[in-house]
Amino acid sequence: MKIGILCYPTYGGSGIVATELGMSLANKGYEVHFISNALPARLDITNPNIFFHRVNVQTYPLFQYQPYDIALSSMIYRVVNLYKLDLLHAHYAIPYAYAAFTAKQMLKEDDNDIPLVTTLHGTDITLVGQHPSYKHAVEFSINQSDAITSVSESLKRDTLQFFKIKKEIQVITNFIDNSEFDECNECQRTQFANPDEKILIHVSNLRPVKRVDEVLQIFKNVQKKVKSKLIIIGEGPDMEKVNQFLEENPDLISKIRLLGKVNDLYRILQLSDVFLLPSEQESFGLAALEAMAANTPVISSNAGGIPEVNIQGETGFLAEIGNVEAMSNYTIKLLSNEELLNEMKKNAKEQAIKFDLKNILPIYEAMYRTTIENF
Ligand code: GMT
Repeated sequence: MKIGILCYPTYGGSGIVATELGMSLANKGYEVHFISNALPARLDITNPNIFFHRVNVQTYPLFQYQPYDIALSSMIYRVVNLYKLDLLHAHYAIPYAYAAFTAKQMLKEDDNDIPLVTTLHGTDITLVGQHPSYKHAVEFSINQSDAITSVSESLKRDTLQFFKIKKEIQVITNFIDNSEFDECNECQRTQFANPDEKILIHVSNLRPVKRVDEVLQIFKNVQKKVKSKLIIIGEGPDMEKVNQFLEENPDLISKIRLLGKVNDLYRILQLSDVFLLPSEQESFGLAALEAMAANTPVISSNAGGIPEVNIQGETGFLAEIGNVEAMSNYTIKLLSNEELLNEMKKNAKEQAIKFDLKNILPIYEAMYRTTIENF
């Protein structure tokens, strides 16, 4: 099967899922073509079954905004024709499913139409997609897809609530390749904390929806009761809030490490004791699953699909969105009880194994086959 994957190339969750899925398919012998504006962050382009097609947006002084969606649909059309693809898989309604629909219209003119699968990841439904500027185009492109998948039950419910969807939505959860999280001998806790200190960690793109100010507040409360350090990984608009917090709390500067974007994330996750995810919205919470794969329990909000991943009292604890006090108390409780911490570390890993790539990949493959057969 020859599959075209359309995705954001960034470190964000949807790009990671699309890339990991494509690479796993390529490892199984499928020919996988990535179409995006840049090489996806984790893509192994040396794999002979992987192809990357960069969308070139021509700048022209007349354009106030560069027409990415037009260049994208032209590139999709060209790649389908050149490489004789069997199926397109768009990760995100805007712009990917929308541009794929346009490409399909062009392909129809050549009697060369192709099935389109759209995977909904969250922001396109719960945040951006609801804006009147995008809502109708999002709804239209979802309905024009030949198959629709969503990464959690919660996101499926939200999609059906916010949009008039005429087709079945199949939930195919996000996944993790646990083999990439093998025991790490090079992980050095001492680089980040003293032996008697616990390590809290937060990983995100520091957008307002991630509520990094609450991460900082939780840590401020926790370190008063438990000797600890906080690691923040990622970059984004709310880094300014972090800097402001440090200015207001200079005594905490030596206890908070800001690492920016990190490549071998799992090594740092493996030496952490607890992952903080107080998000306002999260369709799934891939970052929490990555933490669990590295034996790290999660203290989170109960937003969106997080409760489908983080199980209360088993793999961590959940509190209402914004309840910093509860999340602080849960973290203190967890970090002060070595037996509970070890139990939850074990449970977290077991939970990650349930979401293993080995279990989810066949579901994607079967869905592709059915979509092509029914086309
Ligand atoms: O929120 C992010 O960090 C990025 C965002 C994206 O659009 O790439 O992630 C969304 O998709 C991920 C993969 O399916 C999910 O794990 C995230 O929960 C989801 N983010 C939100 O719903 C806010």
